[in-house]
Amino acid sequence: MTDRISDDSDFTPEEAAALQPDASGGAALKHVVCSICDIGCQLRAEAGPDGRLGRILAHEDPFQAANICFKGTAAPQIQSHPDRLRVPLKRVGPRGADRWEEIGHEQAIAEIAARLRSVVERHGPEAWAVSTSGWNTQTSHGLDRRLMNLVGSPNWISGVALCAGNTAAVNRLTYGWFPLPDVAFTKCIVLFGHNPRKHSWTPVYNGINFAKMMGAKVIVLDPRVSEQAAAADLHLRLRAGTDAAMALGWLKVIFDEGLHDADFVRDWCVGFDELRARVDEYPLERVEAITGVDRALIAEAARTYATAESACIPWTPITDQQVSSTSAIRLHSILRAVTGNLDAPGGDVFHAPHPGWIPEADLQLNDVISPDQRAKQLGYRTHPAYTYRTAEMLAEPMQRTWGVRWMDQVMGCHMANPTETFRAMADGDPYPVKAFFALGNNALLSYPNQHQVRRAIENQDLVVVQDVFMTPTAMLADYVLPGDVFSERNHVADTWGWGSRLNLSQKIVEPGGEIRSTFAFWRDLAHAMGHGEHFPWATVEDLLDHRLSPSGRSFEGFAAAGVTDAPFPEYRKYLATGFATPSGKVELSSSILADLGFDPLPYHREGPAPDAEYPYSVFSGVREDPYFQTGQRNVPSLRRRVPLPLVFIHPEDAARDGLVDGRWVRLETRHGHVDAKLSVRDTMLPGHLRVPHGWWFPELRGRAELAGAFLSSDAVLCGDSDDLLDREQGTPHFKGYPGRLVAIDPPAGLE
Ligand SMILES: Nc1nc2c(c(=O)[nH]1)N[C@H]1C(S)=C(S)[C@@H](COP(=O)(O)OP(=O)(O)OC[C@H]3O[C@@H](n4cnc5c(=O)[nH]c(N)nc54)[C@H](O)[C@@H]3O)O[C@H]1N2
Ligand SMILES: Nc1nc2c(c(=O)[nH]1)N[C@H]1C(S)=C(S)[C@@H](COP(=O)(O)OP(=O)(O)OC[C@H]3O[C@@H](n4cnc5c(=O)[nH]c(N)nc54)[C@H](O)[C@@H]3O)O[C@H]1N2
Ligand code: SF4
Ligand SMILES: [Mo]
Repeated sequence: MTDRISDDSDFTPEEAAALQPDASGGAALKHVVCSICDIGCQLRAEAGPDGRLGRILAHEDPFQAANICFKGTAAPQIQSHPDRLRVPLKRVGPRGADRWEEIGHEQAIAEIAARLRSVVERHGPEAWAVSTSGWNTQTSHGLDRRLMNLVGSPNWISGVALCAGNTAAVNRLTYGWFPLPDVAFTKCIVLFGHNPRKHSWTPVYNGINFAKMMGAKVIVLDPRVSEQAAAADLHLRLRAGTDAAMALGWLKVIFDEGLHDADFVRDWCVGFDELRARVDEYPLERVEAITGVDRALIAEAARTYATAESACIPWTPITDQQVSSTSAIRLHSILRAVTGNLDAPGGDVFHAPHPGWIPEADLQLNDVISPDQRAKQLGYRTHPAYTYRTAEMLAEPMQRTWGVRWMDQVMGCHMANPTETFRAMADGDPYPVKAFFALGNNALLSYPNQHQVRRAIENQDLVVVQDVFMTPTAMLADYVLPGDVFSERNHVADTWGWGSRLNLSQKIVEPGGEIRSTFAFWRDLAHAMGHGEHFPWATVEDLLDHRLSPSGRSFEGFAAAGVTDAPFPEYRKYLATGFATPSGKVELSSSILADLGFDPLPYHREGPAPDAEYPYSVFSGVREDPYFQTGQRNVPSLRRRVPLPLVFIHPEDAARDGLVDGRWVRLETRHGHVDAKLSVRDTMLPGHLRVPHGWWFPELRGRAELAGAFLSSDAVLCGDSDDLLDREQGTPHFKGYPGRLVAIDPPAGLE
């Protein structure tokens, strides 16, 4: 059984042939880091005619040559796309009417600075919010936070709040850092719903295949028979949203059978007895009832993991997006620790900051913003787990252990809460937010409760968007600025403090015209706002020189020396330093959560249950191979592979509802509805529906409101009331909320 979204799901023979690392034309080829998705493959590229990007090729290193997907090879089509934004635009019609006047970059910056100053004067600096993801624009280098801190606003939000960013922050609660799996040396990989494929996070997929070749076992926990599940040694088909209960069940087996690393627990953990008492509340009968997985299989999986010579649990977005998110992430951390796999070969390894590189955290100037302003951060009081409040509690242990006080791994360690931010923007609660900037982030579609996000953006005095294309979010802006793409800038990619590797990315072509990097945007805005002295870098290369200065190298020197600088990880660093927690130990019972007034021990919390009216359990995700999130629907070679959004359903459910494959359906929840085509698959778990993420329809621009942003986007389905938010982080529940299906006629324009 396989579960491909598209039959057209691999390179065509021509595309595959064109990828081969070849000897010809080598002189013109440079090294780039692809930023079409956030995994950052190292590729090669060369210029084509007329300032266009020419060929994209795989890396010449045989260990990296397979790290390329068909989104990466579409980079030239994106770089020279006819719809690409090339000139700054200023709104002339009503907000959202998509009518614009072309202006120059300097005028745009001057007007934005003046209007931002006016918002800050009237409402305070905290009335300015910024949403960005960072990996596609590559060049923020923490300069966004730097300027915000100088101005005094703590309200920076990001899509990473639903991805590895919040996981990083929650990992730190337990052991003060966010590890990476040591896949190359592991003997067991546990994938909690994570499903890397040949065209989805390709290097992770290749890494898993390498580990398997070296004898690693793979355990997959997924309601569907995903690609990884189909090839796994064990597959546990749990109900969506029950990952925390499952992990508690594993711990029950591990503790009852004495499979934990008693020496590590004794020497390096605190709170074992309390944890054990909590785990005893989850006997396997209960876990079986919650997850729907046979207890014998749960026990077998737990034993396989705990007794493997080494084992890792790679990060997964599944546990970032559910009401038990904090507990589920903490349970992964706890499993790693109690089985002795933490910072151990083949386990989950702490990568120290690269000693020759200034981390983003140190560019952000988090000590410049006053503690009072930090405390105004939205979410600081209500859902503090990834806000400044927790970062303040960890600042001293971070300094002590890692030498970086405000370490910001994956950009997620001191963010504002997005839901609270949009609430403040829409309703002025608890205070007004009146200026909103989105850079390289299609914010309208990228958070829960899209209706609220729209009201929020519409209620602003100033909206600035920087993007490559006119997205639905950009259509709601006052100013739309054209951003550059990875082939148009020099960069050193640093895995955002998650790994310690530095990778070279070289400029292949000039962006041309009025296109600017995010570096240039923040530099110019800072100068216009009177903070120029803190932005002394004239070019991004100057800033790269600064960031590389601890190594004594310049960007030019780095580029001349090679393409990668990756120190070999040292294992078990805690033996010398302890852990970056208040106790210096692994906190199985979290002192920080206790101090914040939350349950210090992990627990399972049930999401809203399906009922007679809304009988299905809906989960969003299952990324589509040809697209990264909300992007690329305007790239023909990609769009033909998955032309329309799909809802998956099990054949028994479809038959009961009288629905057939290919039929247009409306998926409704209590918060909204999306239209999509039905895809009937026996790989689905009965009772579940999959809703795709990120759909809008660039071809409907001018024909449907906001280019169809409300037609098929999962963000309209999930609300953000308290029953749908994780308590500690306020992260939304995308994994199992009640929904139903009705048949509909094809929506206009999409027949
Ligand atoms: N509702 C809902 N929300 C989600 C998710 C979900 O499943 N459902 N998933 C979450 C996850 S896992 C993640 S990682 C985040 C992702 O969030 P983001 O990474 O922010 O993804 P997008 O919102 O698609 O925004 C990417 C935008 O950047 C633009 N862009 C691409 N390259 C460049 C560039 O080089 N320069 C500039 N200036 N712009 C560029 C694209 O055109 C696109 O509009 O979203 C999260 N949000
Ligand atoms: N082509 C492509 N590749 C991508 C991306 C993209 O947009 N396009 N996005 C990248 C990003 S930012 C991310 S975050 C990753 C995400 O990619 P993945 O980590 O693979 O996550 P998803 O595809 O959302 O879902 C993975 C699996 O989780 C299962 N699942 C659903 N609900 C649950 C649940 O409650 N529990 C468990 N255990 N499993 C569940 C689904 O059935 C699915 O098979 O992909 C990355 N790779
Ligand atoms: S997986 Fe594809 S889109 Fe992502 S970085 Fe690699 S080549 Fe680019
Ligand atoms: Mo993600």
